Amino acid sequence: MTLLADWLRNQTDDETLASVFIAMADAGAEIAAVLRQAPIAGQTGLAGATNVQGEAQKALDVISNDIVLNHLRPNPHVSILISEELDEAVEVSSQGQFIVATDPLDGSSNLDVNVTVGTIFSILPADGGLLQKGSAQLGAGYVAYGPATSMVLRLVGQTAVFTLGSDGGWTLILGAASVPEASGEYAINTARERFWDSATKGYVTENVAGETGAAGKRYNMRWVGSMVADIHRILMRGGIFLYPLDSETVSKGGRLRLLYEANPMAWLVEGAGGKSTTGRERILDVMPVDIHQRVPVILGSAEEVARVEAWYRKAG
Ligand code: P6P
Repeated sequence: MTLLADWLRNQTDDETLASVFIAMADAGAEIAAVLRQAPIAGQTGLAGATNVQGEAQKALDVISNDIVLNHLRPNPHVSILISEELDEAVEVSSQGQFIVATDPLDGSSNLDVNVTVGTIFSILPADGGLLQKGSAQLGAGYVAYGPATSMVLRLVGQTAVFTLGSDGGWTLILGAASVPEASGEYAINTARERFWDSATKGYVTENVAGETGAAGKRYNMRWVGSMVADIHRILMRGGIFLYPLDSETVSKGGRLRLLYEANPMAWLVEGAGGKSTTGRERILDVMPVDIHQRVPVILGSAEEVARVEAWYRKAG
């Protein structure tokens, strides 16, 4: 049985970097405990405030962000925290060499119906500044608060999966996640069809045609509406996740955020042999212009991502 600290020692000699992963893992374990009790504590209501995206902040969004900060503040190696729940980047330690970007509770609109939500985070070198490409990440991870509490991490090697035990420790259950190259499962919010561009329409129409069309095989569709839940399924059994640019989101650059959703998820999926794209370029190559920038997100099984990219090339 491999514990988190042992795994981290095998991944890096840099104990300062490992300490940031430990801090985020500890925050995830604490958030898991809070979420388990939330309905009893009446914490799933709206906090009343709104975040930089103009979305109503649920009490647990704010609480989760506070928990992350509480675990990062004592760590002298974290210089800055960027968070979906904070309008501006906040300084954590003036001497720190790492930046953490996080969505402390992604998918929180699902909390009231007890669907899996998660904490997503990205670790970047502080000397690169606030706006760095995702390819500069030193590591990334997420915690999925589901039937089991899972944590998926990657430094620069393979993507690994852990489960939180009743003793509060994280146990390695999969040392090298592998996204199958081929899949018959796609994830997209089909209620947005009327906003889709021709490439998305072309790709999904082929999938719906299944074995009777150009794709030549049957497809199934899954959409949880919680990115961590959808991505975890894809990491564990393959598939493709699409939140493409559409006529309603084009003015904002997309729906999902680059620094603390798209980049960490792309890092993790690529570390498991999957691919990530905006439709026109690799997500990890996008140069951010704002810490809360949005991008189109298409990632998962390599063959499916390649099909979508072909549709975008055809669209010109
Ligand atoms: P829609 C949750 O609000 C989120 O940011 C992601 O977790 C999820 O994939 C997406 O939005 C769901 O978007 O348009 O289906 O509600």
